[in-house]
Amino acid sequence: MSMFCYQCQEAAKGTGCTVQGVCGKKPETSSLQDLLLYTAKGVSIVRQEAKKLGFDTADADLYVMESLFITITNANFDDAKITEKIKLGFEVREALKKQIKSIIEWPAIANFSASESEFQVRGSLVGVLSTEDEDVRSLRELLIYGLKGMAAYAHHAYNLKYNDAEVIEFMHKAMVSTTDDTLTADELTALVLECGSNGVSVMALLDKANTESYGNPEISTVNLGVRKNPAILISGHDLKDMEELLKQTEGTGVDVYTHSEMLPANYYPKFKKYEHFVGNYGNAWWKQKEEFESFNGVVLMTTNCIVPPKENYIDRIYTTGAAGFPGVKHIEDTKDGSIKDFSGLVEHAKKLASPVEIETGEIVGGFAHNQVLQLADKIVDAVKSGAIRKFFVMAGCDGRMKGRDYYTEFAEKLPKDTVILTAGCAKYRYNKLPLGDINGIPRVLDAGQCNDSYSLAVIALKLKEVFELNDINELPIAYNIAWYEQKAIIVLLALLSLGVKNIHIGPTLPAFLSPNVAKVLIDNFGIGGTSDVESDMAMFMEPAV
Ligand code: SF4
Ligand code: SF3
Repeated sequence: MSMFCYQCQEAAKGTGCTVQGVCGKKPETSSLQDLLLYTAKGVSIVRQEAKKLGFDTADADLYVMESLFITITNANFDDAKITEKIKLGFEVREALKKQIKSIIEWPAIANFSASESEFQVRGSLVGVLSTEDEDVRSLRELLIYGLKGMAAYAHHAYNLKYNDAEVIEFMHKAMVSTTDDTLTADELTALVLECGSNGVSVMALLDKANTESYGNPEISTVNLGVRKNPAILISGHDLKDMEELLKQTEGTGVDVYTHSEMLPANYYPKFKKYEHFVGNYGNAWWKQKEEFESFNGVVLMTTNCIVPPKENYIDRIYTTGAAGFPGVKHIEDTKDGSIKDFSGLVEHAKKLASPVEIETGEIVGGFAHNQVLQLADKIVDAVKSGAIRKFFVMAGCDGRMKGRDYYTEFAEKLPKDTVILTAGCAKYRYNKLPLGDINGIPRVLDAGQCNDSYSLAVIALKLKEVFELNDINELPIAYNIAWYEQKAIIVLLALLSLGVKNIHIGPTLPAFLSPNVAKVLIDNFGIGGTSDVESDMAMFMEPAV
């Protein structure tokens, strides 16, 4: 076995990638990512001690956050960048130790060092399988994957200068806990649930950061067609990058379009005002090979999900932030609060052809909590009159697996008196279908990115209050969620921490859930998988509410 990774829905054979990632991750990259996480855990151990003694831990906080983010599926395939990050970890850790001064017997993980030539070997020894007990491994990894999603959201908020100290404290505590062999399965399970409540906090933080910076998303029609100007396509999740790109392209003759998870940028008042912000091009991340090719212009990846680029467009792609791919130009982060320089992209785009039109028309979105709550009366009336029988939360991720056609078929076959609440790139499976509306309320309400699943929770809690219910599970809401990478894990844990039960996840259950850990989730939270559309529809629609 040259690698082992089972963190995403596409894990080979439903158990784990052992030769090369289905995502394109090479064994060498996988070893380096394992070593990066190992290093970051050591940094967390030393950071906890430093914090106790009152030292400034800002470097370690950012380091661990970024290291977790970089190892998310489809974020960073660049061995040189990951190697650099491991070395930085040694520096951050040793700098803290120097401050601490007192003689402490650090565990091996907080003491290890290796030369760059040893990284591969070291990395292959410290991966997922280094935890032997299947259930402990499952719980540790569930926690780590939740932390990865949390770190990604915390990082977007951080870029807008919003921080939540409690979330950072939890991140380190949880990192350290995965190195502690004395913890029982029950204690680890409790940490997984605590991860969920911190997931709610971090999504609330990012929601605050995004809405205070760019206004509340509002109902918007998004153009799907193209214009004849040279253009830049921006993908990923980082709204600060979106803002900077729009500012730096204004008046240059270069248009801006969103791809995949950046689509919801079209719903923010501060972005909509730019005349050269044309709309959305294409679909979810996994269609990028064809869509980046036909786009013709420059592409900026601000985060996951990157598909290893084809030779014929690799020179037009740029990455920034946690994203990276060997041979792709990277726009460096700025450390002193100054802005990123996208001028190279603009000059590059000017030399390229305008996009080929692959579709026309419009889609409607922008149903985040503020907007939906403005429509609350209308929605409540529709529920009371029976015009809306049930809501279906179908948030989450899209992916290339054939079985994901299920979600298109499910959306098509849903009774006409149901409404889909969505967020994340899962929406591309049905957001262009003519599903109509109910008394003017569209049957697909898109709240935004995967992190905007927070909005769906706020809406659910508000409805619970309006209908004077004791339990969020008494609402006429069913949860049929699609997952792919680790952001979906923090969203799932967040929903569990809010008391939501009977969530179904598909198209397959995570490979990293051992039978015993899966049983805990099924017994306590009614978590389920998916089967076929007809059976699931019958199960979800009953009992009629
Ligand atoms: Fe396999 Fe997913 Fe890991 Fe990639 S991220 S190596 S596809 S399990
Ligand atoms: Fe999509 Fe990667 Fe998960 Fe943000 S962009 S939801 S898969």
